[in-house]
Amino acid sequence: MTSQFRSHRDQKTIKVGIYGKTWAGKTRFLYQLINYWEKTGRIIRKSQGCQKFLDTVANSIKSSGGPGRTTEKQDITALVRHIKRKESVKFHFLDLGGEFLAKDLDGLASHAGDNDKNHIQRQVRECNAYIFFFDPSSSEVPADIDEHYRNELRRAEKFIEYVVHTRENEVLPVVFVLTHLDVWENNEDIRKRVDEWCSKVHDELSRAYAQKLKNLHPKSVVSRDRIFLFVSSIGRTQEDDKRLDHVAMELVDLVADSERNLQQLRPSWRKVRVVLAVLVPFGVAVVAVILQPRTSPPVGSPSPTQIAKPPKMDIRSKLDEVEMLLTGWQQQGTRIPTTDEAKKVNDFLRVVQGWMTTNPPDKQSVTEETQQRLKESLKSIAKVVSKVRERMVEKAGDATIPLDEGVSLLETFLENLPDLTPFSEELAQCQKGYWQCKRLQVADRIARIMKRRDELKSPCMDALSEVKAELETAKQEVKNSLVYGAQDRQILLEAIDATVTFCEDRINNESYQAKFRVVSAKAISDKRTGLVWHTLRLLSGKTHTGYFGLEPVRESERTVSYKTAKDSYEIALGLDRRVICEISAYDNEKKQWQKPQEFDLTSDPGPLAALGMPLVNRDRVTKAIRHQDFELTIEFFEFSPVPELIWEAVGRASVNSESGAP
Ligand SMILES: Nc1nc2c(ncn2[C@@H]2O[C@H](COP(=O)(O)OP(=O)(O)OP(=O)(O)O)[C@@H](O)[C@H]2O)c(=O)[nH]1
Ligand SMILES: [Mg+2]
Repeated sequence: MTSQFRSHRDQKTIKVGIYGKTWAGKTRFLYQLINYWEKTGRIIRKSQGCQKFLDTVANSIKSSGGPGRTTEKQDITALVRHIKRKESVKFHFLDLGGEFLAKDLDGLASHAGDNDKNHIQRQVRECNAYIFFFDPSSSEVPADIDEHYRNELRRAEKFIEYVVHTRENEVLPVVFVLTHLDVWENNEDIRKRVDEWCSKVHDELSRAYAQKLKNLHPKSVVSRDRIFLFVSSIGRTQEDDKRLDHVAMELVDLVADSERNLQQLRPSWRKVRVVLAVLVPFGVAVVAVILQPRTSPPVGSPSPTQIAKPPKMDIRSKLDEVEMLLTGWQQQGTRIPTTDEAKKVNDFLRVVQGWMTTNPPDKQSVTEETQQRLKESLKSIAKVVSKVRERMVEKAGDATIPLDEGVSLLETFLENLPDLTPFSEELAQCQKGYWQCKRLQVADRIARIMKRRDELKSPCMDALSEVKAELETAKQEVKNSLVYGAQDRQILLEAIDATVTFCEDRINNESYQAKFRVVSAKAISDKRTGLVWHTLRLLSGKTHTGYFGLEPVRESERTVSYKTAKDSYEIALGLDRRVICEISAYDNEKKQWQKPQEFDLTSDPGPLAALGMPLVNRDRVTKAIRHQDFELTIEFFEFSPVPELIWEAVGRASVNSESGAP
């Protein structure tokens, strides 16, 4: 920052952090924006670094048509007249190379604590506004567009998580600037992709704020119209340039909203660990709620970490309401709570939790009787929620709650609440229980697909595709869930991902792997016979294995055994509901192979038959074949690994068929 700006203490400073992978259009955006300000007489003063930046980029555009890769950090400061407000605004931009930024964003999780070398981390700490650049036309390598979207979505999600987690109530407004509009504005396919991308990012942002800040953030920072902006930075028309200015002015407004929001919240007292006496667990016991300290406040932010101001309310009237509900449930035995009732309980929990965290009641303001009532009501709520869970998970006859209905009810009870351990161990168990049910629900949905497809004997490829699509839907639900449990959520997401990959592998390869061995092969006849070679091979779907020779070895007068050259063989079996074992014998007299005999190995199929893997089971699978005096026992094992969620679905399938599917 240059000294010429230091005297303007009152003016607004917008220190803008940026992310955008290489070629996202960061440099061109900044260049065109500042140029536009200059052309329209809006710049009051600019730093030397700013002038240098403009000159360098102008030269580069003249010589090569574009700004060229940014290889070193550019510090750009400009004092600009606000288009609507009377005041001027000092913008402080950094231009950085996309390659470093992408690497730093990918590496965020591995940096513990403050790390000045990580540009993202540093900017999130120091800036008061952020632009996330994304080129939706993937103009650098259009052929890789799918991967480009996947990567930048993943990065956006990671970035959001990091920002919300790091900044807490000191909300950092992030604007998503989609560049190269002139390239894609008339391209239907890209417009559709853009819409989906923005929706997903928006969902993640809303979820992260709702979860972390309990909806005490300014609404504008998650307002889709305001934070997803599409621009063209090549100076095509004046309208295009105005859109660039609109991005900058939007940042000013969002920063103002965030600051206003912060002022309305109660400031904490020190930039050190703050310990609040909280009434827990409702004797007059005290629990410490520790707020993470922040090392340096962001620009323009008046104070360090702040905590939410609790709404003023009479806790007793809240208790009256919730007690009425709870008594009703007790009297009505097995009645399932309605969604509205669950919402009321959730409201109560949110209010009580916020109030207890931030406004510890002392003995004067809350009587012992109220404390006792509070304690009892939290216990009773936990009982009701646990009951809903039990009635989903365990067989409860007529009182069974279908999983889909129950999970959504649990979500309503528990959404938008932090870890409840400090307030009620029982309710914290309910939060954990929710994630178990969510997993069960995912497994149950797979089970239902497998069961239906099995009954209809439909093609296994279709069954795999349907399972995969269902898992993608479940993944979004898991991501969007507002129930506390980062670790449980992550574990479930990983389980879903592993299962999606399993389905994709099967669909792409149209086969699965296994090993097989001949356990025993014998011919016992009532008279001495010659030694006859046999072969066997396995046929399944579009594949068949090679021929495995069975060499005859005389055991006794009437008994001949057979052995294979190797102890076991690795095989690939095509996806199909049937596996055929074909056996041929050699005719020593005619000197030719006899017509092969076919044996169905899947008359008693395994649990994954609907997915085209009828031989697969958790354990080894043995099959016996008998034909005239020939007996063969073969064993299959070491199948392609099947993800745990699929086995859980198999478990559900047997539960559902015992009790009638919910
Ligand atoms: N047609 C069009 N081209 C653009 C637009 N924005 C940027 N470009 C071009 O896209 C290329 C990449 O833009 P840059 O601004 O250099 O990208 P960057 O994000 O700074 O890339 P790094 O410095 O490598 O991180 C350049 O050729 C730009 O001229 C736009 O809105 N429309
Ligand atoms: Mg650049």
